[in-house]
Amino acid sequence: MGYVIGIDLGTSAVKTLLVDREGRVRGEASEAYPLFQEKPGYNEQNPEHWVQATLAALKAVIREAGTDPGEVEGVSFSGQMHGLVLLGEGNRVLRNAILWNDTRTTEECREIEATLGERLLAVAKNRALEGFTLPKLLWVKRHEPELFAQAKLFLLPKDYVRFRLTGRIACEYSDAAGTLLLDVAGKRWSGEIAGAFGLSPSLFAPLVESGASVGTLLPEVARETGLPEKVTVFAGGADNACGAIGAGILSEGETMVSIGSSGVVLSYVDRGDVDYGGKLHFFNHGKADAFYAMGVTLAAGYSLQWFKETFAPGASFDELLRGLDETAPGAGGLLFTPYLVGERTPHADATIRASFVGMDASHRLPHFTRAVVEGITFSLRESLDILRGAGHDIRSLVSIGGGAKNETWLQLQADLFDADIHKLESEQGPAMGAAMLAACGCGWFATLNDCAERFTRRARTFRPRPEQARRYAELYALYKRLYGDTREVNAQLAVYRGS
Ligand code: XUL
Repeated sequence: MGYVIGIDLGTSAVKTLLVDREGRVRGEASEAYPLFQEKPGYNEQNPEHWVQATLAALKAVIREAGTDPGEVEGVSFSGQMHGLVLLGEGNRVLRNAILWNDTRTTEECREIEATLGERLLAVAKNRALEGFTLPKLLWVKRHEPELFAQAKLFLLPKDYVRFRLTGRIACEYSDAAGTLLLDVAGKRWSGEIAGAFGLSPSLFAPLVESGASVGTLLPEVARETGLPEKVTVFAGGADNACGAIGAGILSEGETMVSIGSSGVVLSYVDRGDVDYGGKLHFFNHGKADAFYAMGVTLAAGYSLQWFKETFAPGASFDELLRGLDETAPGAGGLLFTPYLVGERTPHADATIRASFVGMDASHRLPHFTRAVVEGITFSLRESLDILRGAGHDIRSLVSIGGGAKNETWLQLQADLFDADIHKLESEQGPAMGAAMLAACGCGWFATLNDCAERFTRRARTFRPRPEQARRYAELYALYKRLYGDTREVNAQLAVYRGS
């Protein structure tokens, strides 16, 4: 028969997906790992936890699929972006990885802007944001100089896990683009940026395409997982690139909304010489020589997870989201801004924090749940508006991630975005994109577009309802005022955080 496995190294868990040649999911497994938040704004993980969880999730997916592991032909990866994994002598991990949602690096961002000026946007195509990798490298250099002196190499999260599975070191363009160290259009590490911060060229891993074969499994990994040693391992891509591949966002005019821990609105772009003036992220796609522009809400699904853990720990997500059916747009006059860990788009601000505004004695859990869901979606609407303002004619989006699992939320997205929302038949998020990279690498398809035609099927379209869309347009105007209205207070409250 022949199978491939997609591995998505997420922020809360790693997910493995075993897929056949028709794109049918034959097995799925996931293994969670902890997030360390030692101080406000800090978000770290232990790379060894990723490796052990990945091995466990590989074993589990093979068990669950009940297929002969000898028939698995290829494996590939998707991963949380930007995280800094610093390796020393003998490729030993020097410290916990500092993640994409860690916001300790504001000072380093200002230093990058001051040093590079307009060259930053010209070369790296993105502005300096706390979550990106270069500010993290500079933070370690400044705050942990002895440790930095031992650094021989840095890797991104999934590239480290791939290294541990294959023994081969590589980085690919879609994740390299999120470091601020890549010449995005030229597809090479920027000697100019690295040199400006005294970073030695030896710190950088060789660059390959997402679909490139990186090697095969190490004998001990093959033994432990039951997979054959000859399985080809393909480089894979950043989770947003892989989400886009899995959703079939592979041609100009296609847009997706993805609600995982973070939330993104992402449009395909086929040229590297465009200029969004730093208002959006602009990265290399997992499809060779393609790109995408996107806006990011840092705490999307994470806002709902935080809300559930804090205020309704006994409820499941399904139970909580039933609140959407019991309430009307506007949650009875309650608004929420999802700035729990600061924000990226449209407000690049590490200090801003979340608010509930308009609490009334009549509000109950379902109102708050609805306000959180609407707040996440309003925030994504702001990214959508920037894309539209930059000339993307977006009348429909493919919705993926946790936000695509609930039909009421899908309808809410259609009403609030005033656009058609497509739900996929089998929504598997970025792990499916990783599996598709492996499927193409194995030669099952000539192109990712061909693979998407077979693997990505749209199940249903939610269309905006005029009455609800009108109501959301009014509420959105109010929502947009809240950032400016709460910024100053939050800046002053920052000194109390963590006490
Ligand atoms: C994108 C970003 C997040 C992470 C989440 O720039 O930081 O979407 O990739 O995994």
